[in-house]
Amino acid sequence: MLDYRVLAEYLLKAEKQKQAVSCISDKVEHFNLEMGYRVQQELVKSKVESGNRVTAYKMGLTSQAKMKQMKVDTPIYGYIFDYMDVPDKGQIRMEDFIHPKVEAELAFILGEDIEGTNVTGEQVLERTQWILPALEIIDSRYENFRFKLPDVVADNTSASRVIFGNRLFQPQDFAVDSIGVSMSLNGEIRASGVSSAVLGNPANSVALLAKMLYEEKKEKMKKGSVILTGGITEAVLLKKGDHVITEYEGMGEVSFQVL
Ligand code: OOG
Ligand code: MG
Repeated sequence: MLDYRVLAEYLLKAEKQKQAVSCISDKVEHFNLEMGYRVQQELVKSKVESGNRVTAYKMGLTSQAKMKQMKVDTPIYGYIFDYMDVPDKGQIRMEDFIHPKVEAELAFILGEDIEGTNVTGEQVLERTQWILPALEIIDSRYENFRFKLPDVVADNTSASRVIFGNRLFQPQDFAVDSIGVSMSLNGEIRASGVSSAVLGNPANSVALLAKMLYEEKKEKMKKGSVILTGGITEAVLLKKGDHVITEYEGMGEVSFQVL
């Protein structure tokens, strides 16, 4: 029998010590996706027990750009915690991370509960109160940012920090599948894309999350839930001194600095 708690502690220690570790799949034979989610569940439980609070869901690997970059091909989910929050125009310190990368995403805030396996993107849009731009900072706890799908699921999908934009927008005012984003570091454009890159429409990412949560744990997403829908473009590696500004068409900018 695998001790999922021990595997979760292995990753928690890597995060705390900012020291990358080798993949679980290199050590545990036949480590599969279901086992990855079992480790993730223990990791989330442990963080909650030590006083952290879940503030959002996150979807990962929902765009071709991300799947290609990470060489894995199935969307996955994880959890964002209160301590991960960085204010817009805020700062992070390089020494708090292993090898951080940044990616541009759209976040949804639900105006009604969503539950079940047959939810469509259209229904998601009807039940969404707000959409907002967000930057996710991912920091894999694995060496060289390399892993198999069950590994990255166990590692809470590399979640590390989030910078939400300060303004909320109504989904009805946007063509949610055609919002252009452009991310620049120190004045140079390093990644750009359109929101349709996320499963045709980021609303489909929320629908897929509803399906996965329901199938795996009969969990419902409650009104007020926040969901990061996944990187639109590939993620860009950060270094000390970087000033990141991302422009979202019709939504303004989200930015931060690396000290
Ligand atoms: C996994 C996390 C992916 C996204 O938005 O696609 C993710 C990784 O790339 O390390 O957050
Ligand atoms: Mg992401």
